[in-house]
Amino acid sequence: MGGCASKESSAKEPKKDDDTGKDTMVDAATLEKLEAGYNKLASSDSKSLLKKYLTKEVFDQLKTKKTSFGSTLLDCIQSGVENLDSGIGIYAPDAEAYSVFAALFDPIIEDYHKGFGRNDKHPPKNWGDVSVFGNLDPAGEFVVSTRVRCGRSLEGYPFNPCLTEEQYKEMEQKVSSTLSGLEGELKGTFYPLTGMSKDVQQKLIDDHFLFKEGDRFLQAANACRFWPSGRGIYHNENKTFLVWCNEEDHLRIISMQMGGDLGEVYRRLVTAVNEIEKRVPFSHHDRLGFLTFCPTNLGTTVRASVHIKVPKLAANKAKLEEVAAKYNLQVRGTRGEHTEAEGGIYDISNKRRMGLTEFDAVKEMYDGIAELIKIEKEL
Ligand code: ADP
Ligand code: CIR
Repeated sequence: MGGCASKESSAKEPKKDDDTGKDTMVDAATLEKLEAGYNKLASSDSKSLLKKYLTKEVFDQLKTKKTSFGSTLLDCIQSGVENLDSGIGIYAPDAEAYSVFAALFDPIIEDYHKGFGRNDKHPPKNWGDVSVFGNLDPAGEFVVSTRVRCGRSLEGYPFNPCLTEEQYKEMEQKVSSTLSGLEGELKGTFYPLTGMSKDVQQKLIDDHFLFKEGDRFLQAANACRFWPSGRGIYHNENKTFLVWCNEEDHLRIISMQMGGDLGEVYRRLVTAVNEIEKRVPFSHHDRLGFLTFCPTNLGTTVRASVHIKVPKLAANKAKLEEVAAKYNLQVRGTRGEHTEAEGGIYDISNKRRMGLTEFDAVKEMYDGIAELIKIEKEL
């Protein structure tokens, strides 16, 4: 592996190449792996956005570049090279990678986030009028549960592939002590993954509260080093407010509950994020919005989803995907990304997160699901 994962890079002071030029070049072993990776991808029938946009020209332009954390193009693309069935196939090992490897990230961002071009600027954070959303399914016929999450990165720390074990532990400490100050409905407990029994962990995963373990896309991206060190989950008593620590992103802030009351779920999330933001600074980019490990999550970082049963529409999966796409929605399986639907339950959410406000990202899901329910009723 060519990049920062093998280095003791400090969180506060990224390694700078020195004046002698030492360490400014990508080493021969990394270059060799990059060439092999490019050839593997180019000769594959991978449908990933990585394959689509890593042209020979872009590859040659980027293959010798490095961020000041020491991250190379290999760190960005290795997940998609190893997992040819990736949808995207690329992660940013550190925030700088979005600039250094922009020739690859920008077209992928534009494709995923529906036209957010390289000269576009993500709008300022705006949660809008939180009283607007109501219950998507008051009779409880279709929507099993509703969830809205956003991601945040702690300012001063790089992403997973560049973190030391020490930093993981330090971040976990920061996150758990910050969250211990929350009150009212948000009051809860932090549970480190280290020392958690397998039964408790599996039950939390099965109930859709906790991230899964052993995600091969994240593993190949070097995002699971020192696991379970520094990883954990905070939740309130009712498990309607949860925070994941150091899985894909430094923080995933989540509000969820049974049924279709998006209004209640949204208001809880907005209150929580505002409270947390008062206490800890997060990485924000002038053009890209909030920074995350995966380019699909940049900008608002908001994924608003329902677990929904629409048996008539879903009788034809291709048709369901087609109708969902029409409303800018993404269909996932019951256990999240890269899983299948169980018992006819699909996870349907807003797809794009950039170039629109937090409010509009959630509204996209709200309006789209209302349409899907209408179509289901007419079938
Ligand atoms: P993320 O939402 O963080 O991008 P995943 O797609 O892996 O990541 O989903 C994480 C977990 O959240 C999974 O267990 C998934 O089943 C659960 N989940 C997502 N949406 C809902 C929902 N509306 N109701 C209940 N669980 C949900
Ligand atoms: C893929 O390319 O399919 C995986 N790397 C997941 C990409 C998008 N999802 C995500 O980050 N939540």
